[in-house]
Amino acid sequence: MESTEKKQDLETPKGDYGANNIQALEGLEAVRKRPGMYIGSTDTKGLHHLVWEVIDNSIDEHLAGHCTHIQTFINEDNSITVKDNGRGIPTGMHKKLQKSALEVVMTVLHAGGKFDKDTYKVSGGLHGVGVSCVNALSSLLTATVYRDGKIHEQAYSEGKPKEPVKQTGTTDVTGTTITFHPDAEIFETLVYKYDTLATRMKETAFLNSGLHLTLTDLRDLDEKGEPRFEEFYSEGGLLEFVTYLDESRTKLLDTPIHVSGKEENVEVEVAMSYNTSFKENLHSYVNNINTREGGTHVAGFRRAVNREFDKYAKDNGLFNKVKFKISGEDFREGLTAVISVKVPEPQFKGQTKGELGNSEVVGIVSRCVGEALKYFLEENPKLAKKIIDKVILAATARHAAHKAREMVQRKNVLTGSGLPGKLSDCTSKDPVDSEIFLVEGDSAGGTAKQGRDRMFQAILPLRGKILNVEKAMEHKIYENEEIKNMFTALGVSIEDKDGERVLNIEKLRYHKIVIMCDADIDGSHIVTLILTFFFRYMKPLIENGYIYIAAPPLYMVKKAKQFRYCWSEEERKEAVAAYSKGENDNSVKIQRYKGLGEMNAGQLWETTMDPDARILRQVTIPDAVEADRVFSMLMGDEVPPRRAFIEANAKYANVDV
Ligand code: 0RA
Repeated sequence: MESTEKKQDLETPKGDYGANNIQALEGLEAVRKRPGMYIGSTDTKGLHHLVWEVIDNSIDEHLAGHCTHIQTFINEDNSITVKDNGRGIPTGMHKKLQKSALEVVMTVLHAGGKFDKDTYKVSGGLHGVGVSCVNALSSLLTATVYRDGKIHEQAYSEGKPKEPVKQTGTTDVTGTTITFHPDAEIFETLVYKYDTLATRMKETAFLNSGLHLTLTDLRDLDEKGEPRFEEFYSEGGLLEFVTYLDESRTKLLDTPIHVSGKEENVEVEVAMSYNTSFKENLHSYVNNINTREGGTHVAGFRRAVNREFDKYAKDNGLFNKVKFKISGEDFREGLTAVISVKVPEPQFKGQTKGELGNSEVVGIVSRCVGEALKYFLEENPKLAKKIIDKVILAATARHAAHKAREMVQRKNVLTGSGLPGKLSDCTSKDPVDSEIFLVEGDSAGGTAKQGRDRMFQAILPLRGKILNVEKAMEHKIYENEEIKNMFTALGVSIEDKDGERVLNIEKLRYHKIVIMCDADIDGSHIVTLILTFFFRYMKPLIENGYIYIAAPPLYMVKKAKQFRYCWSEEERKEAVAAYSKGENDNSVKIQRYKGLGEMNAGQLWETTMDPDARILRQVTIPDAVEADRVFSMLMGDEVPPRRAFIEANAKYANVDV
């Protein structure tokens, strides 16, 4: 940030907020000049970030004990309205700045008014930049405040007031309503996605039990003219969150273990459970913000889990027959946990500022969780035994997996280049320029090999359906031919580091990994299987933006010597209309491509592989909670949630006709 942020002492006693406590700190021009620095990006992610920024202020009101309902509306024109029943932004005169506090909150960066250390405000990361940032990036914003029996309003454009604050009426409620129109000059897209907002609100409801959040989409009306609407509310908070996360998994515990405590102004809340899967599934939050990269709170949690289970098992002789070392990871296989801490002055670090840095938090979380676990284990010897048996099973499986992995990785060294025989490699050895196509089936693989530019495009055909890694034991994965080929072709390996398994991508051979499958139901199933594998075993490749899905065309519309490829129904209709202008529609021919095999090498190149013409969809993980649930649901054991998910999403699927 261009100017430094200064904290100033509050003049009035704590808790008695008035107009004067809101400090003027920094101009808004900087925000419009470099929006990315404040909200991360100006793409769809940044667009949605605006909503969180406004809602976060309302949640602060909830945390302070003054707000129970937050209503969000996606208006018909893609503007957003957020309405809360908090105290309302103060509207009195700000002495130093000689204007209404409302105007100060809305037009001065970081003037949220909450610099009191006792409120849990985020001071780092991308959140907490303030509602004024949203204002700066909106072509129009209106704030309406219900407070002290009066209604006050002010409108702004690009963050500048259009008029002084004016009283528009009287009221017997309190709260704040903000409507904003994201600026088309700033954002690449202005279209809000219902699901993105809904998913995040669901999480927010779990993290703030007792808070009612609603989402209304006024763009989407049903036959009765009613807008799409959902309410998110959780009475049980994190306990319900863990149950929700494990909906598609087989449980070891009937009810999750719950921990809550407070030490040195740091609040700790954890809910954890065990299931029969082979993965740790951990989600962590600091002041309601998702910490994707973990940090000191996660370290403290892991430390406590390892220490308490290890001690309990040893004290009770449960490890007596185990012949190898139990590692930290073994205690956490099949563990699902949500860790939420509230830290007065959090320090964020890491690439995306998604990692908590405060070192004192390690000990605090470790003590809180340790104490609760010790108690749980002593009180529930049967469940404790169940979990320890699972830990021993995990350790046994890890040893088998380690051996299987070593076999694969050693064999590569012995066979020289070590590259799989099925790989048609590219000439370039620079990973930045190199692409690999993972192609469904040997025959499409052959066509792709003929059609490619061999300078920078490699082809690896995959035989039919690859292994469903969601259901398989880990050692089976390294014994699977297709998966082995992927590891060796990509040049990545799994290594043991400080007792954890980490993916080493230093020798990654391609920076574009393109999954290319048929455009039918089978093809999308194979894409899902491959993505599940990447998500569970090579997540850094997704996080670094290296994974793409190719989009072969669905139709070719042809008339005499003219032809056009089409990727959607709309494009097909357009092409047919263009070709049949004023003439008989019958000279126009439509070919539906179901498989890659229906195209020849030249067609495959010009539609799907040529960087100048193709459409590639980059795979991202916008929401870790949702991604985990969807993969476990689509690929896991439980049928009813899978059916519900497929039914709910059927209209988005590319149904084959
Ligand atoms: C400054 C001070 C106070 C509340 C707020 C801002 C506030 C901001 C927003 C944004 C959306 N909803 C909001 N609700 C409140 C404290 C007010 C007091 O002490 O009465």
